[in-house]
Amino acid sequence: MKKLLLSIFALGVLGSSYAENVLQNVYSRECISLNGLWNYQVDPFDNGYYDYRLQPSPNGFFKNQKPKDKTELVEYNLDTAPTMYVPGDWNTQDDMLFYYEGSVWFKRDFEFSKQGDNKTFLYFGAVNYFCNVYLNGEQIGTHEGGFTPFNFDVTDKLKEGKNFLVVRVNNTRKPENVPTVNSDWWNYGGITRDVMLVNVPKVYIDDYSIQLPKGENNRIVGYVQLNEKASRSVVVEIPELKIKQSLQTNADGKAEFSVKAKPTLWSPENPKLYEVTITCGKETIEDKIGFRTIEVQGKKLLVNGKETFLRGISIHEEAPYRAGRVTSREEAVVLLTWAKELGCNFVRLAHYPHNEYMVRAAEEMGFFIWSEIPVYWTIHWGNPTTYANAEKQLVDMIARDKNRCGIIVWSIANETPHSDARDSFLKNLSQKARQMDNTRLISMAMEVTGIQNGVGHVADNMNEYVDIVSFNNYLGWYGGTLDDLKTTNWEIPDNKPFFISEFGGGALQGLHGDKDTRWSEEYQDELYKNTLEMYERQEGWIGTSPWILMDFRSARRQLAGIQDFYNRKGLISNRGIKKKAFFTLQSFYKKKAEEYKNK
Ligand code: GCB
Repeated sequence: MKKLLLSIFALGVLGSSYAENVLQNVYSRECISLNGLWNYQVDPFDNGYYDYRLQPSPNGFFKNQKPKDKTELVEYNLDTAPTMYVPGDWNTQDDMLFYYEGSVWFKRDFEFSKQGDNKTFLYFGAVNYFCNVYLNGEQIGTHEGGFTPFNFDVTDKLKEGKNFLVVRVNNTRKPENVPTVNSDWWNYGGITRDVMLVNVPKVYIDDYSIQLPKGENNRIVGYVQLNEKASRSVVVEIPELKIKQSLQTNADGKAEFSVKAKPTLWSPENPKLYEVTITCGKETIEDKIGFRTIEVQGKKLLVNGKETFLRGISIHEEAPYRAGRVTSREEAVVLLTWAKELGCNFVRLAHYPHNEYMVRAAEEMGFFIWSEIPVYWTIHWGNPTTYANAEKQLVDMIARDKNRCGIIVWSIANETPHSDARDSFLKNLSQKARQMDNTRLISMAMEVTGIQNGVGHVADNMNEYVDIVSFNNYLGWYGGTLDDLKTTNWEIPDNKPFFISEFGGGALQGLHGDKDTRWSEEYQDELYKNTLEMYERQEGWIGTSPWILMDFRSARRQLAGIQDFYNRKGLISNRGIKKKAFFTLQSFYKKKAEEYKNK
């Protein structure tokens, strides 16, 4: 009996496996959505997970146990627990959970019927922050990190007919996490992105990359990787370019190719994407892929060989017209349509990898994209586990989106205070990013290191490892005056272009005053005017992504009557109303677009 208990314990609790490689382009596969209403049980003391000695309990809520008879007491029932939508955050679906940080159990039943010798994966777009996943009462894996996808091979765990899936989600902030305990956005908890079962053949296309090689525009290169280490025939086709590559995978299951081509290059003015198909046996994957070159030459940024100015805006993944996480492509498109109206050709997707459909929609709509991992403020730089976590998030971000030509910058961090440990952490991340992808630019949002005698400095050791020197600067808001903006100049280290990843100030939409009245639309507007003029005076300025498109929820922003838990630096209010500065930036971008038209 003891032995039996032990083995149940090992399987159910300790048998946690880590997620497998995430399937490339999951949405083009045969998916069964598990989105919809899920039962949920709030568990503030985690007693559905731990026993009274604080040991993981072999009889946790994942069993969704029912009393055997009248003598047995079971003090939970996931079948009769209330329901909420998945994907979704719990904070905006249950008033009691608005500020909640801790564990919530989710459950859903589904029917399954196996087809032939297919394999089936259970896929999650993202869960914030940590989760244990259980299928039919058995733990199949855990995942850490709130903004990247993961999947588990559940082929042998699924039952014919009825199955039940339980997920314990915990969003407790911890110092060693990425992000850490302190951030300026809402800690939305829950299963925040799509959940699905994905059917693939026994031998399937695990991953692929198709793009122009660095610095070239007349050759397309790529690879296809199968899950199996075996030699198989694979065909890559781009019909519009009359490309048909018949390949044979090597002993590692990988086939590489290089083919001459002269594609119409993707650009914000003409975001051309080509239909691509990859076939192996019975499986065909379809994608839409664009081709463009991106490089830095001295202090200039060249896209497709043409000097370019990045007319950007920063965006959080927060839903328009309602609070909460963006949960649909439609909501992402609302945000991007506002960015279009503003005259943008660039979006900084802050401060974590956004949903895959946000990235795809941005690319289709003609935006360059800056994609970032949540290495934010004061990470535990000296902690190897924290580094491994950050690197995993970086790897998963690049792995998911490497075929998106819209992405031109991988950002490894935001506003990180200086120290030797921080420098070596970030150096390692930048080298990892470069090793995985030598075609895109590497950057990070740095901090100003000082302003002396009217000259601002960004003396950051990381300048050496980035392609563009990017920094956030809140002169006129967190320090200095609006007049200081008229006289300050910037010393940019190295012969590199510089990018302003953030600037801005708070304004409550509808609050009017003169330009010296903080929180008024006029103050924010004046700050925008003076800031834009300041950077116009500097050499090597290649663009900006002001902070931020829309007001967003933040626990740090408490000023009653003004902030009320919103960061008010949006150019658009949380109710979708544009503030004065929106139009100032819009006319600046119109001018910039004209200026760069014939460069
Ligand atoms: C920053 C951060 C951003 C904050 C912003 C602010 O520098 O990068 O996450 O929300 O400042 O509003 O202070």
